Amino acid sequence: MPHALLVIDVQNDFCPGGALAVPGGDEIVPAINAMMDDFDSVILTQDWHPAGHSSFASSHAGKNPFDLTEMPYGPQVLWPDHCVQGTQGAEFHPDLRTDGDLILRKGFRSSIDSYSAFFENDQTTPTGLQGYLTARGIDKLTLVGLATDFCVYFSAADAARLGFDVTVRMEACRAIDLDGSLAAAISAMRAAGVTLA
Ligand code: VGL
Ligand code: ZN
Repeated sequence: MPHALLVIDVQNDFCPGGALAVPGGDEIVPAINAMMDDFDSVILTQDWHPAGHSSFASSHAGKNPFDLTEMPYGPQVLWPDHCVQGTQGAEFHPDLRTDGDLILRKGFRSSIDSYSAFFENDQTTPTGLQGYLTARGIDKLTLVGLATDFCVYFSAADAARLGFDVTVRMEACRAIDLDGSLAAAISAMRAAGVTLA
């Protein structure tokens, strides 16, 4: 049974000094690099927004970063501008190994955000990752990266729902923790059948 490592959004903007810095985001890089050799396949995701993306507070008059808004597809947290395509902030952390099999970009459509590596935030538009994995016979996934309570959580929950055997290695993740979002993500992942290691 091929087992893939899914490395979520280990990008400069999510590391200290970045536009949407996750506390300790850079600390997980050595552990992730060391894990890569233990998997049959390594897949990296990259948050990849056009300038003026609808998830940016700066695109909404009168809104501030971390405010909540209502999108046609449901509630959406508004973020500081981050991971803009082609900028240094969107690049992977410089020490992260990028010799994986696939780099999957997400969040590239202006009108919709994509936390999950499987579905955009309308929870129906596929990224194609499910097809890539199943076509390669991969049925087991381990997730690491940023942020535990947003992109890692949504990716893990979707993967479990799709029938993959899913483990999140918590020591190789870091969280944003907005208003209890980490605790909520942990219980939702457990409820979805994700193994938290
Ligand atoms: C993420 C907020 C906005 C993440 C991406 O990678 O967890 N969080 N865009
Ligand atoms: Zn984003």
